[in-house]
Amino acid sequence: MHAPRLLFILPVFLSILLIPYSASASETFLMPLGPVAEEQKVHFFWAMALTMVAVLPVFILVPVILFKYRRKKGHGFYAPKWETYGPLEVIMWGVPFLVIIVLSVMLWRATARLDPYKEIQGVVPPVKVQVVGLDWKWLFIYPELDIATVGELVVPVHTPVSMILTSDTVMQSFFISALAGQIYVMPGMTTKLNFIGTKTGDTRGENTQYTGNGFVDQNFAVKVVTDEDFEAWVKQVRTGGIVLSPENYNRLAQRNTKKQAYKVLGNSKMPENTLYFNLPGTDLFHEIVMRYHSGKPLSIEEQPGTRKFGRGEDDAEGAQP
Ligand SMILES: [Cu+2]
Repeated sequence: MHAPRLLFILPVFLSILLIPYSASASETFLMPLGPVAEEQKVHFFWAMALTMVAVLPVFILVPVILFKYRRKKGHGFYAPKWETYGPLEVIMWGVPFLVIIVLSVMLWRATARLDPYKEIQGVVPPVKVQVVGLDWKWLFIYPELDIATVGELVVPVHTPVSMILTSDTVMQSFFISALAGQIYVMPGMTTKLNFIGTKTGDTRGENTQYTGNGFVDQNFAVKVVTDEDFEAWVKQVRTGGIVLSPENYNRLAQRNTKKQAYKVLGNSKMPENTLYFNLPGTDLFHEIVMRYHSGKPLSIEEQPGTRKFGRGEDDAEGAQP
């Protein structure tokens, strides 16, 4: 009865131990670039350690009991009169009970502490970034700097980052594991995410919710850089960037990966598969959110993320969205 369960638990346990080594450098909260992910890491190890209080005795005792009471050559004396043995009952129920209470309190406090909506108090005011989920890339708008990017999120070190996020297609899940927790985005509504990078370095962000063909390519480079490097980068985006006009936005919002979008919108002043934009001065983010608030259902041609988006009535390619 116990042997098959052990055979199942052991590989799971071993693979959990191997997680830190399977992901490459700083693409995980186990190698954090900021305090939010750092706390998630500490919490993760505490949760694992506390769970082990209940799990380890099973790992140790099951093989011991199996060996000692084995049918042939076993030398233990089997005395099945434990059903009313008080001290054992107290340990068996009491220890897991305490573990659960401690874990609950820890989780409750960590959840409140790491509230993604809570602005991080820094020495300098936060950098504002508006994030738009598209099929299949993320658009980052820096409204105060009048620039936008695809495929690259650059933030200055020791500066809080205050994000507001939405989607201009289906529901997606935004995640930069080395910096902050995962958060969902949906069309017509916004969510918020706050974090701060306290170490310079490179990591990666992604969409963790499956959204179709190009989903695997929906990731982006994240760079936490010094203030000087950030200034230089902003200049580079301004110089290399094209205007994010409504036409260009509609090209970007098509069902394509950042690689395909780069072929249409990219130029030699932008890094490979990365797009730089200058904002035309309109409140693009607000317009994207309000697209879904007209009170009328949108036609397929008006919905980014559909095959017919922006193509008009002449597109004869089936009725499937
Ligand atoms: Cu929602």
